[in-house]
Amino acid sequence: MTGIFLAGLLGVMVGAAIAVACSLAAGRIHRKSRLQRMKVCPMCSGSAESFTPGDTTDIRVETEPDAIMTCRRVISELPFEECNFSVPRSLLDSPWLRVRGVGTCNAGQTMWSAACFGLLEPFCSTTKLEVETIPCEAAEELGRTWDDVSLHRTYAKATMPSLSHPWLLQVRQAESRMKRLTVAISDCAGQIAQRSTHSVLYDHLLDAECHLFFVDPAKEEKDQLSVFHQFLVNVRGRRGLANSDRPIGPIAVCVPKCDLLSDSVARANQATRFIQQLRCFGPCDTATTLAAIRGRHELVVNHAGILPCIEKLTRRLQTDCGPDGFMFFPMTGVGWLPDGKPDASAYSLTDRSIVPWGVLDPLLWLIHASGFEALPA
Ligand SMILES: Nc1nc2c(ncn2[C@@H]2O[C@H](COP(=O)(O)OP(=O)(O)OP(=O)(O)O)[C@@H](O)[C@H]2O)c(=O)[nH]1
Ligand SMILES: [Mg+2]
Ligand SMILES: [Zn+2]
Repeated sequence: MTGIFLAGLLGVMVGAAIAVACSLAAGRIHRKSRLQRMKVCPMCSGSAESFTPGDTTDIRVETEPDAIMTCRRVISELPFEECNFSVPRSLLDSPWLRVRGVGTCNAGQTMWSAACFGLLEPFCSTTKLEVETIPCEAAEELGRTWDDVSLHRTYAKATMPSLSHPWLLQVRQAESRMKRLTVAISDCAGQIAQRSTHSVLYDHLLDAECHLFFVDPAKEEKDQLSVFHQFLVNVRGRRGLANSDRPIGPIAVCVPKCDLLSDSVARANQATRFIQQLRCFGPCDTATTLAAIRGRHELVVNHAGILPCIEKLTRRLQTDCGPDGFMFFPMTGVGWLPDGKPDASAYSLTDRSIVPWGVLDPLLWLIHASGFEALPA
């Protein structure tokens, strides 16, 4: 009797061990699937087979021509146009992570890219990472945009709907420099996300390992929600995932323009308290932690009353991405108004010190959530 019981118990234990091993393996596969050698061009989404050695005007490094690989995929027959996106040959073998932005026009996506670039360029250390920007056409453009904001105090022009040149980061873990990752970030015009989903540019928007959403606190909720809902439906379709299938994500939901909140919402006192709590919460950007990110996320959820979209978007993302598959990132690309001065209209950009706040967190979280350890607990 005891023998049968012990045999049964052993069977259960072996079964459980196999189940745990399988789920761990599945977890690994799931993570690996986002971090893999470059398979497709981060600009045109064509096969990486289209890359051939060759000189180019895209990469701004003085090097041997065949140390650069260029995508020769034809993206238009009339007029004839090749993709011509280039990368240093050494990067082709590193794991790649493609990040694309989704939001309505004017939501703050280009401002976010520029402020992030301003913080990172040319090199920056976070608690866990060493991050280097790769000189290329998109980086030069962002550098000019950031100069316009920080030196000349003017904002970026609206982004035109076209295949955007991604800007690139080379990321290494500080503790083990052998572990590296290349991140390609595409600033996608709000016009693409708002327009018809039946276009090459919309397909391109869907085709990335992870995404940033941009919620504009100054805009009508329904216009923004329809853009995000449409995106979630289409990204599921593209990946061939039924609603009951595994969650999509990770999605970092950026909430830019938080410096203007107390100015633009009816409940100004509540907004001022929210800003105070945000600013005191804990480290952000290069010193950020998972706990601080989660804490600010919860602050956003608890203040859904003064932020459009948040309540309905939270419900939708919980279903689509699971509770850990998305996170809210309150931020300001230009920095906070002087203490005790909630009226932004009295402070033009010329009178403000430009200190971006919270802009690096979504990028670090996306890298972390994709399986590359980037954040301390
Ligand atoms: N005060 C403040 N204004 C911001 C911030 N981010 C964006 N803005 C304002 O919002 C405007 C639009 O920002 P963009 O970054 O150009 O918006 P976008 O999402 O790139 O828009 P499209 O290019 O049309 O897709 C800017 O011109 C600024 O006036 C921010 O953090 N703080
Ligand atoms: Mg833009
Ligand atoms: Zn290409």
